[in-house]
Amino acid sequence: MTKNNSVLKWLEEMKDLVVPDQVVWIDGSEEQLRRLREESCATGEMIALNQEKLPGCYLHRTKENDVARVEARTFICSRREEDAGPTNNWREPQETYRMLYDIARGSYRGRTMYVIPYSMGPVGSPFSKIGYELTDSIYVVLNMAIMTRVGTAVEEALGDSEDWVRGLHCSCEVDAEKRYICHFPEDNTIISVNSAYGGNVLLGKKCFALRIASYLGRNEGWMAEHMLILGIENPQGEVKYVTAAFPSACGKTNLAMLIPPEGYRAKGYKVWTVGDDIAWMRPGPDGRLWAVNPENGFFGVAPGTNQKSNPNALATTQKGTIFTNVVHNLDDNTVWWEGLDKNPPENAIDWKGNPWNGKTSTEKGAHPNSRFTAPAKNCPCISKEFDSGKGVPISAIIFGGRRAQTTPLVYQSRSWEHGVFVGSIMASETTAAATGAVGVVRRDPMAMLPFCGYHMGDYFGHWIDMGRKLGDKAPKIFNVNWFRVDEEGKFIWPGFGDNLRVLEWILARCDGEVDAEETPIGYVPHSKDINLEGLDFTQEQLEDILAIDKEKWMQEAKGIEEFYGKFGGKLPKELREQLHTLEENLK
Ligand code: OXD
Ligand code: MN
Repeated sequence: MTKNNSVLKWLEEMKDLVVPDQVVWIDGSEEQLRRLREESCATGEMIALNQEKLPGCYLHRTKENDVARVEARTFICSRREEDAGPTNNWREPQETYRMLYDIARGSYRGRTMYVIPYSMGPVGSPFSKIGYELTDSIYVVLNMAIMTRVGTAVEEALGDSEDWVRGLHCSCEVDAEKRYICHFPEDNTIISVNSAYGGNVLLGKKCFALRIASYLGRNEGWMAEHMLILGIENPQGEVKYVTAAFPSACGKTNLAMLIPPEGYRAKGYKVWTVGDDIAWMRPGPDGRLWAVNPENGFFGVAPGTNQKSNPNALATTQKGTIFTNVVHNLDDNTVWWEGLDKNPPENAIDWKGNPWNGKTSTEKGAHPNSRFTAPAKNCPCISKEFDSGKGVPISAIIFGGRRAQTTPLVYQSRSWEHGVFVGSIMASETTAAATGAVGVVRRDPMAMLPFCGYHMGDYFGHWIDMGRKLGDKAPKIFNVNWFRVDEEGKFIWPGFGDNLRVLEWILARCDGEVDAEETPIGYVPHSKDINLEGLDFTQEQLEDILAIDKEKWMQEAKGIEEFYGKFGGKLPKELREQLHTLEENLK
């Protein structure tokens, strides 16, 4: 337990508010975590799985009304509404504290308050930041102990500093009508009530490491981004690192744990995972941009994870993992989810807790957003730099989305500012698979739309400023699209491990080793420069997915114009100029 006065004072206030029966301080020891696991199994909150097949693994089911992040009930409570911007929900802070305190008041009666000191980033690294989360849920404690670094070492690193993030979580009645996930960036505070689902209650993740951290990063000159971090080792043993941002359902965790195609493996290529969701980046002593993954585990979507799509993720979940809302296979006390294999269990319990037969049931057994919380160190391809507090130097930043037609397989921006433009226009669309028809385009700049803790116009401005600071040491910025479809709506590019072929081109561009074609949207590869060796894929097919259709891009420019309208006077003039350049180039 800490002697830090600012922590103790806040803790007393919160205790008076929520009135716990007892307070348990999380020290991070295995012994304490073991006792908590036992207790949660005794109460039925968690189910211990087959300890021979899945050692240290547990299953948890949330309430049916509490299965995902709730963007409509997520608020940025800055003093001025305009500081939250047009893409966030805003609430006035004083009134919101009052409302939340009314909900929280007395809600720990009959319950235990767990005090979790946690570090986002390796303990003591200059990149890292510390938070305290108070929770009445053992599930939250056990998840936080996987997703972050927790315990006494964190408190020692904090010392008597007042620079830490306050987090209060109250499960209350898990009442969806009174659910609020509120951020007070100006007070370094997060309050989450009436939820017990990961994304809403593991306050270190989206709430702190993205929403609060993006705000801190702007004030302090660094960047908190919704990006994976990946190391690519060439046959000479040199490792180059890239970060990548994608909207959901674009295979971010798969890319973060990519397995090189056969031919590449034979030559000695290797891929190393540093992070699958969040990157904190700052200029290093050498002037380059360096990144750490502030998390300590993976909170991955289970459905669709299998031996083919992501064997590394699957291997990561085979020990010390908490599964949430997946199928419970009663025959051998293990877990299953849609897309794991073609052999669903017949004697099972679905995510809602009802008997379920995978051969006859017409309903899904696992919730589509069911999750695994797995320690990063389990991952077979975890980078040896994962725990290094100095981070990894970033050569390229990659944006992407799911576009049926408009966007080519890959293109490079002409400059940092153009790259910021490319990130700001990121979008995904739904495709009607059978017809190849184009669905609704949803813009998600830098995949940060739900995660930016302040006005997105200012956020774009911060990106432009960071580029000025980095100058010619700035990473190069690219955009990829693995999802172009043919007339029948089938994906053309094979994706998965073969995406390394595109990453190879990206790194070659960073090193100035290949030319590219200048097009109205940026630099596109000459088809001969993407290695297709060992792949059943023709040069014509490649040319097809590298092609740029000016008509479609004119349409796109109109969509961007409309989207940019939201940001009013806060849109940096550099982005407006980039849009103008695009329009001119298309003429
Ligand atoms: C996540 C998300 O869970 O981005 O990582 O929604
Ligand atoms: Mn994410």
